[in-house]
Amino acid sequence: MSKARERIEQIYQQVVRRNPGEIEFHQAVKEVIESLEPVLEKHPEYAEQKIIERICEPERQIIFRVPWQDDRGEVHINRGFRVCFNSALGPYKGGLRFHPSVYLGIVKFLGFEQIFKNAITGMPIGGAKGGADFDPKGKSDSEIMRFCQSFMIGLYQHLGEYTDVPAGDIGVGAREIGYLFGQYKRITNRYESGVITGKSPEWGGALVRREATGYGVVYFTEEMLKVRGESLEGKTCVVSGSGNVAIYAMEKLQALGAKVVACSDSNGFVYDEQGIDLQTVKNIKEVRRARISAYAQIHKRAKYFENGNIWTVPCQVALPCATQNELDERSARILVENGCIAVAEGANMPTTPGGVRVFQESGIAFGPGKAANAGGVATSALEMQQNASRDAWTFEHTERRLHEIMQNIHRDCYETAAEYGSPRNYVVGANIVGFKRVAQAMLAFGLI
Ligand code: NDP
Ligand code: 2IT
Repeated sequence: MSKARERIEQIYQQVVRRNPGEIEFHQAVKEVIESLEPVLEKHPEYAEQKIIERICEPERQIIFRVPWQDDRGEVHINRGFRVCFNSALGPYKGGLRFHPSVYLGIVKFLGFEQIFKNAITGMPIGGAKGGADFDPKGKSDSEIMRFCQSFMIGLYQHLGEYTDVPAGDIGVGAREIGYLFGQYKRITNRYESGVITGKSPEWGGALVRREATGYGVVYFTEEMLKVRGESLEGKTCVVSGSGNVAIYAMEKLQALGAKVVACSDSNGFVYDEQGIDLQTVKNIKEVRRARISAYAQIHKRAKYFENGNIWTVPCQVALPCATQNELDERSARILVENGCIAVAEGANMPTTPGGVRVFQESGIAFGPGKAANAGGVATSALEMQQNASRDAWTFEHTERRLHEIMQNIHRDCYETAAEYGSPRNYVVGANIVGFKRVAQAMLAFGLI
């Protein structure tokens, strides 16, 4: 075993010891640092200055109580988190997730991923993530509002446009961002637009932010296909999830001539041979906040599979856009056997390590989340730019910027993978691009 390899193994063991039980965090760390062996060999200064060890330890972690009352007056207590991982490249930046599965290990895995993702965008943003173990399902608007207000009371003193800038993630969309921003404004007596992103364009938000993650994943997929002399035109696609990322990934896929035949939520998936009718999905999910099963009631030709595995649907392009570890080794094999040629991760870490191995061994194009879904946070950084200059760009201009950013991300990951001896391996390319940018800044700042 090389010295670098040995060191990486020791760092991983230390992370496991220091963060017991946080399995998603361990998984995310392992995936990144395993790519860094050739980087440590080329840059002994990173090892001397313990850059990897420092990156694996969050700069600060905030855990707070979130008490709130439901519509019947019953009191509930949730736990709020904000893990601020790294601010070498800019203020902490990353979304908030409201989901019952949220605990420190999930927030840390997301925050850790966010460091590298944000660096890959080339924008001046550090990495963070937050959220709460709150379940928004079935809650009324006023319950959501009271929860968001209480959450912000716990967090506001740690935020700021130059300090930490949250945004949305699972369970946090435009409605929640509105309540969170309103409460921040009220408590601090400041109209500080740049303190949160994903705002409505009517009051300081950027056009295209809503669409950005989904559109970005499709742009990244398009670039991966281009390298292989392929395009999205006429391809059959499957997109998991039916939330913010999935909906706008489907929209861009359709605009580029692909056919999306299935999407899902946590209860099951729908299959529509004629192609998913996106207006129906938007109406079910964005307006009615209902279940995807309603799709099959509206379109009789479609089939709904309760608890079904969406990856059994044959397709050429698969975009997992729901949640972590939703695509395992078995499903990966099924996709490859069914003729899938490209997978790009709209969600964060949706593919298990075994699944990633299958894709890489089969030689299909595989775009890891920290590169493929970086369009969302990149457009958040464009929102911060507009807020800082009190400007509002057009949809066309902002989308052009997003498109360029995704093309640059693809090129950087592709070239870096080749430079470090793993041609076409976007996992290695993305990890090294992100890590080196953060490491260089950390070296420049001295031991902090
Ligand atoms: P939404 O809350 O809008 O949608 C989430 C979707 O995933 C829903 O369809 C939801 O189904 C499904 N889902 C969530 N949890 C599970 C689960 N445990 N099992 C099965 N399905 C599940 O979130 P987003 O679309 O914003 O986020 C989706 C993914 O994309 C996440 O991994 C997020 O971290 C990542 N991401 C989001 C970005 C953004 O800008 N929003 C940027 C980059 C990455 P149900 O409604 O039944 O819960
Ligand atoms: O995972 C992510 O990149 C996000 N949820 C978006 C973060 C952001 O700050 O826009």
